[in-house]
Amino acid sequence: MYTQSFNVPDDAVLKQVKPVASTEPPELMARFDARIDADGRIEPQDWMPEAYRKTLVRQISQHAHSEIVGMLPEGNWISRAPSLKRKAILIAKVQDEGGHGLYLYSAAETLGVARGDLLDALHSGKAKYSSIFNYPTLNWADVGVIGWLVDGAAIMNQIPLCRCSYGPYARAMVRVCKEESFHQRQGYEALLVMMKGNQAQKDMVQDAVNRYWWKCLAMFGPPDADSPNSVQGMRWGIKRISNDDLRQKFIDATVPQAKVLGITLPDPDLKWNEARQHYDYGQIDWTEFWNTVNGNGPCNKERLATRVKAHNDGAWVRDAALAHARKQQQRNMKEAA
Ligand code: FAQ
Repeated sequence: MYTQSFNVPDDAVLKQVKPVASTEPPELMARFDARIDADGRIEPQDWMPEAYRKTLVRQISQHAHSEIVGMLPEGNWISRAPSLKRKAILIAKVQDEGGHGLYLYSAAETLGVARGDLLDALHSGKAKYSSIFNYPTLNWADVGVIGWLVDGAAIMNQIPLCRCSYGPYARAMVRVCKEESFHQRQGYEALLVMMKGNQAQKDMVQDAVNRYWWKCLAMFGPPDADSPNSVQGMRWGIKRISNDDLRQKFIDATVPQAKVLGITLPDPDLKWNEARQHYDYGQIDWTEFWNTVNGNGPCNKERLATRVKAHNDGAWVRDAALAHARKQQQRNMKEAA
């Protein structure tokens, strides 16, 4: 459902943006630009400009942090899921998000950074992660809405990343998107069931949608005109579709789903525009978005504290795994000698 409209002609984005001035060796830079223009992939062993490497470390690590912090709002509901079936699905989903974090940290490590340093930056509050995970999950319908809307927005943003110019990131995204697709569907299905229930259940779904809708639209990042990283990211084939265009695609895909579900999206300005062939929508509260991104959302402190505690509590597991790996290596060396 989310993949069909992603066929951007190869040249549409890359050739529109002029190469950015650089102090890198011109010959290497020209070869790199030519590979990007030909829609080729850059692999870890290839030469790359330092700014490209830094941009990827920034984006991939923020993405990894989002996945593991994103486990927390839904993880809170595992012990309170309304049935064994819902519990099993939720455990699998939250576990998948942890797996996505691991692929992404591994992809970032191929760029010469240490996972420990990336985690230190998250735990100290220096690194960003997706704004959406700083809001509370107040009732069971929130879990369904996270699947439907948060994973739905995540897929919309991540399908184009399967064609990102950096090979390890693009390849990680293929599996991530397949799993996110299951996440989106399980959320939507859970909401469909609730919408066939009693009035209290229907009200819970509407309440959850009211609280999450605008925050999901903000997930795509600031408007293109206020997005400092977009031009360069698109020139390098990291981003294929702009923040605003992805947001629009998400709205256009979601409105019909909301109709099937029988809920109202909380935006009086949401109207089909025949001339644009898209839905018009109202103003996103960017002050609130930046406030949350900068650490002052409703749950930022709680999320970081939980993450730091989980990391510290797990230190013995990492120590044991390292000790085991050292012993195994010594045994292998002895046997080889
Ligand atoms: N939250 O110039 P741009 C998921 C920052 S995964 C926080 O437009 P860019 C799965 C941005 O980093 C969700 N910060 O930046 C799941 C930049 O800051 P910097 C995560 C945000 O990179 C589901 C500044 O604003 N997905 O949900 C946000 O070109 C359910 C200026 O912005 C990804 O990370 C935000 N929403 O575009 C898990 C996908 N938006 O670094 C559990 C990969 C922007 O300059 C449960 N990332 N910022 O200080 C991307 O596609 C891009 O990085 C964007 C931002 C589109 C997020």
